[in-house]
Amino acid sequence: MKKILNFINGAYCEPFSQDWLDNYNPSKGEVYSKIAYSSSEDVEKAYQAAKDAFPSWSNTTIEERSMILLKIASLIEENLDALAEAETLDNGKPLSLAKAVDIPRASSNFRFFGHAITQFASEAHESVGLNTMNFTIRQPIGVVGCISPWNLPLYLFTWKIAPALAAGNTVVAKPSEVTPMTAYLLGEICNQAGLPKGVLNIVHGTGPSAGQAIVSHPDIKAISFTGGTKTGEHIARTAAPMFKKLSLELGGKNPNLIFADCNYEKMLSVTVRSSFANQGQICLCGSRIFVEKSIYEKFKTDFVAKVKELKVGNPFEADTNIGALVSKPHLEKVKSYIDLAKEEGGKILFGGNQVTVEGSENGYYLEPTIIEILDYQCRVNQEEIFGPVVTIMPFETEEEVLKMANSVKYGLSATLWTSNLDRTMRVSKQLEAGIVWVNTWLNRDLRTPFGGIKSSGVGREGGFEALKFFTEAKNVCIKYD
Ligand code: TXE
Repeated sequence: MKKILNFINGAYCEPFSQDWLDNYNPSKGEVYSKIAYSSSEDVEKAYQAAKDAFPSWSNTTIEERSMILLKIASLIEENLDALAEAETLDNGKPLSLAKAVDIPRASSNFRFFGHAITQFASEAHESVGLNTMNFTIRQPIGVVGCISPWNLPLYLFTWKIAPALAAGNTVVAKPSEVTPMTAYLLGEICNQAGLPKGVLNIVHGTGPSAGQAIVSHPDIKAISFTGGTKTGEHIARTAAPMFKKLSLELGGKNPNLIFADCNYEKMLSVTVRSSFANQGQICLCGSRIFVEKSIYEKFKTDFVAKVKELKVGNPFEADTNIGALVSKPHLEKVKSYIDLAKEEGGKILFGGNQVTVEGSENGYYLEPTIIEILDYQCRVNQEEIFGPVVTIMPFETEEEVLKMANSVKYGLSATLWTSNLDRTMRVSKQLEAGIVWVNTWLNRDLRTPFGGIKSSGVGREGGFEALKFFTEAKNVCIKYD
């Protein structure tokens, strides 16, 4: 059976433990490969390689670094089909989505930061009249850690690695043990692109073992993490006493505010996507839908009709809209929330059942599910489900919907549908979220700051924010006569 090996110092290698985890194909519910179960010894080996590579990589010219990142971007593009198939097999997402979104975005991440580093500049402050000149230099931190989740595997893995490398750091990275395959394949691509050995090291294994070893390593000075809020808390607790730099992108329970004056048809089709894209397993999905009362009944009818058209099926088939959930434990977790919704008085307007797909009877398939709720404070409307499940309820006034939208502990993104400019400004300013999309969803310009407030995280990724995170600012102050 195929083995997913660590990639350390430019070479694939087995874990010290010689232990292996099962890697499942969620569309079939079968083990199809084995993952290196790495421990602190493997992380130490990866750290040493990264440490040795740092002096040279941090002194490599910006032009050379940029060229290598652009080469990686091109190679990802050239291997688009193979990478997309690997992603679908590992994650269960529709192949069409992996081809249109995941892999192209992984390539864009390298391309974007390959270009961005050539434009990254720092400030100078002249103390006029005092014969003093200050300038800021932004130096790479050293060896940094990047830990990523399973929902957008290569997309989020590269979103961290690309800026870390562009800024001149060397990296010890760990993808999710649930979806390690494309990160494994990236090692070979980096070698082909001429990335010097030791600059990027990829260690596989569980969070408590390999992940924890990265976070608690005393000389890995910064951690960029995307994953669950509970894990984020744990990481913060481990890293804070060592004063590590931390960027945490955590969960979300994002509101979708629909006003009667919106462009209805556009809103309807985008809302289907924002609810169920990637089986609802995107931290930015709009899982709480609030609809102005005057259009509520019409919306309910039209939304259910559109969602009924979505095909749940084998992710490799071209007409599949909703593939498999990522794992059996995750499927069970999502199903438990559907049961809870019923206990809480929610009405299932559509879906709610596991689906058996012919030829893939053991796969983890679930119908897209719409739950009408009575109380915005019920658990199903407050806790992150992270699956193809949305709640809906009506509202009457702006004040009311803002209160409901801001009632959760999360604050990642929000979507607002209206054609009233005054309302756009008023509501956007009051929404407690790091990103507000107005009349659109998941519309990303990679230069913009990305991240959440409240329990959705700390720090911002994207654009120069990411390059600032992966560097330390130093003020040089010169007094002259
Ligand atoms: O994520 P974990 P899980 C949410 C979603 C989901 C829940 C749990 O609600 O149901 O989180 O998902 C590594 N030290 N999101 O359990 O555990 C782990 O190996 C260091 C939202 O899969 O947070 C993996 O690489 N690392 C989210 C990564 O952390 C540790 C995307 C994420 O895993 C670690 C995914 C530790 N102690 C889930 N423990 C989003 N915001 O997009 C785990 N890891």
